Amino acid sequence: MSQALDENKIGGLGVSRKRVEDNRFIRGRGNYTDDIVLPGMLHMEILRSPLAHARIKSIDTSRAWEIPGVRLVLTGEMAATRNLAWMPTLSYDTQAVLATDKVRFQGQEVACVVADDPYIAKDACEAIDVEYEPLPVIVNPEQAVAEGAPLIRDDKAGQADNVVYRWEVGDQAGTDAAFEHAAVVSKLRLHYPRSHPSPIECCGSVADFDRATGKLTVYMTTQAPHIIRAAVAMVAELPEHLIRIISPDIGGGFGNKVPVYPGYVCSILCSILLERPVKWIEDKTGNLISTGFARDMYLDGELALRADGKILGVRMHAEADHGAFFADAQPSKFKIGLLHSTFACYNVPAAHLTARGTYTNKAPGGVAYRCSFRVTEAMFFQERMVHQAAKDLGLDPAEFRRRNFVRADAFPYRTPFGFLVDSGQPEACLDVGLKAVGYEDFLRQKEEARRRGRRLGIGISTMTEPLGAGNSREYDILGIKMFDSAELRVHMTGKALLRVGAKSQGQGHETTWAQIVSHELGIPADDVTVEEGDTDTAPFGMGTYASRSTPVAGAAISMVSRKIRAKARKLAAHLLEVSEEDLEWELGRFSVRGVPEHGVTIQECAMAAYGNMPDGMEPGLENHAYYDPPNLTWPFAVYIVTVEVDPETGVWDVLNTVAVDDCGVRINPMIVEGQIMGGLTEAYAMANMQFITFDAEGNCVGSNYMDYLLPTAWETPGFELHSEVVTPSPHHPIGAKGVGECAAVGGPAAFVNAVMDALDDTGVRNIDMPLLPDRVWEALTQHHDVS
Ligand code: MCN
Ligand code: CUN
Repeated sequence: MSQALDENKIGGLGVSRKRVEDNRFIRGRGNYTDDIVLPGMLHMEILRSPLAHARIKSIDTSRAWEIPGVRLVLTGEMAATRNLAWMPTLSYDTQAVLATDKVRFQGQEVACVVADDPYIAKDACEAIDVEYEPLPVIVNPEQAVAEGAPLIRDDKAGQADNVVYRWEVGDQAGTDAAFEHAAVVSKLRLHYPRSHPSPIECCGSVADFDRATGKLTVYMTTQAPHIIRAAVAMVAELPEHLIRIISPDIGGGFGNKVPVYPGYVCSILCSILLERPVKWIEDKTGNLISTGFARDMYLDGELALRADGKILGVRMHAEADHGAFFADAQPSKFKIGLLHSTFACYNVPAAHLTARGTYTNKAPGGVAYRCSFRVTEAMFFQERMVHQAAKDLGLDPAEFRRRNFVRADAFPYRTPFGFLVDSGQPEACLDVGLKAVGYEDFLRQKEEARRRGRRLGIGISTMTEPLGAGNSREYDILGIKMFDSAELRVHMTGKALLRVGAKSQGQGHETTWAQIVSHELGIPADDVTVEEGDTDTAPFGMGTYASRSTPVAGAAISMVSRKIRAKARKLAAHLLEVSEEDLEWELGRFSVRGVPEHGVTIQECAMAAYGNMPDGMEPGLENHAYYDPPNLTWPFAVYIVTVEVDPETGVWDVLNTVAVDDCGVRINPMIVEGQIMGGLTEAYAMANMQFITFDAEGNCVGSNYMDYLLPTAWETPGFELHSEVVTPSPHHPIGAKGVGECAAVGGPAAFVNAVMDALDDTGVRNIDMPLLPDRVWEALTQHHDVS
């Protein structure tokens, strides 16, 4: 008789286990960077530039120094004496820590003050007198490359223009040939506006340099503590063993907390200079105007089409606005991120992509906000182009997609841009989505409503995206390969401590990682403590972004658990006095083959590892695993949105949103659903209301929550989620694929396509996001595209 454990009862794979971290979060007992209070701690505030582009003629700090309680007023000139006025970015560029020569965007860090409390520091910042000489301002790529444009990066030797890079991929000749044979060429010019992740918690750090031990400890809001340690080691020229980066609880990251920011560096430098702990906590405006934003990309896209709807070729040119410093945290090899992951779920014979990045007088960044290294732009452009191509051909957009999908039996499929898409069931997912939304029925309603002057629309977005960077052949940041890690200690009673190189910002890792251990070893999830975010204790990992944690760190957790199981097997053989080959594993227990009642539990094996190991065996039950994934994971998703547009006002309401996500095996279905709902909310926000724009002087419009609109529960529509289709990743140890970003990546196009569909008799091909009522109204009344 089998005594196998029921995985559902111990919180294993596929269980909607309640989030253990929420116990402290919802009681207000989280431990965030601002909760860290150290003896003798001082407070730092940053003075930011009011101008977007200006030469600094002088900085006079004398009035600030006179304010009682001020301990240090730091300028770029002083930082320069320590070689810290500039720092390297994660994309092999340089970024000013504190401006010395010029300011290059509004909100740039110019000086900082350390004082006994943050209010004194803030007041003292206002007492710093900076004399600026304004320069002409550049706020978009077109201006950046125009004749006679002022040179933004005159600090860089050999930089003669405002171009950061030119990049291309694909087959130009083959694509040109495809266009020659096209019956129809469908063209679209699109802009994905700048937006911001805007986590509830802004960025911050508490730097604590101890002169006596020489050790620097920094508590900070980072999604990637080990990358920060490497960066600090390089910039501050401190050895790594004397640097400890601790990322405590994080109040949302969304990619905003990957880059290295001047505030972090300044707090470290100030702590070293003052030999006191220094805390810096950014305010909301500082966060919105100076830290890693998202998107800001223009596209010229063309599809070569056969009359029956077959896509023959894709041509794309992208212009990316990187702001004043190229600071993207992304794989070094790919200058415009993974934009070339576009069209991966469609069978496209030929494709060519060119891209240009430009410097502008705006904050640096671009890779953030559930973007998977710009897959968000890739899928938005793709699905807008696909929608328009179907309309140009007079085909049904669902049918057009179906005709072009890579078929389920055609995987692994190599895209013309070189990605190997290894699995997926596009058609099956689309079927589920169309049925759920009642597609045919809605099309009839739409026609009927149109006759009565009402405008209904339906928008589809289907996509697969590469998640889980990544295999070390292709993916690195600053030369460090993008593997990840886990370390597992099973104590003698069978309880365990799991340490992981990723770092949750709210995704629920403490809950889900324990479930993987539980699935592999049969140790109840409640018996596994998960720790992340401390470089002195966690194994080296590249952190959490690009939905890589499950694909990479999650795989490492499986692998380390299997190493533990292999040793437990030896212990079980010893305890049961049989050879290892005679043992059978069932969840949580080894038994003698053919004699199931004769067995030992994993907990008994653990005890033996400390009290009764065979001769010659090393005691203990601990191990670690570093995991270098063979490929990315390829989740597939279908998002379908129905809307009604009010022709009088341009206001549109979402009637229904259906999401079909196939992210392979789900570790915790409830958490996955939370991730999808969050992503859909962001998708809706970007389509409907959310963007940061700049006036001609480079003033940021979107520096506060009056101008930058976050949807509340009131505006956010309801979502219907589906999980019927499950295609396990063929290489991930438990078949899981990443999911954290999917809905934010694929969602926006579904909302926009729905509104465009409601306008499909007006001749309007595009309205740029966000589809604000006035833009929609203009398109409706003037019958032209609106950007
Ligand atoms: N999961 C699962 N089964 C799967 C895939 C994932 O149960 N097949 C679970 C994971 O165990 C994890 C969560 O879903 O608890 C997300 O997993 P994954 O897709 O691996 O993504 P990451 O953990 O790497 O999270 C990063 C991703 C990114 S890049 C952004 S941006 C984002 C996002 O997650 N930021 C977030 N979701 C967020 N959610 C919250 N609450 N806060 C953020 O800052
Ligand atoms: Cu690009 S936002 Mo997430 O990868 O941290």
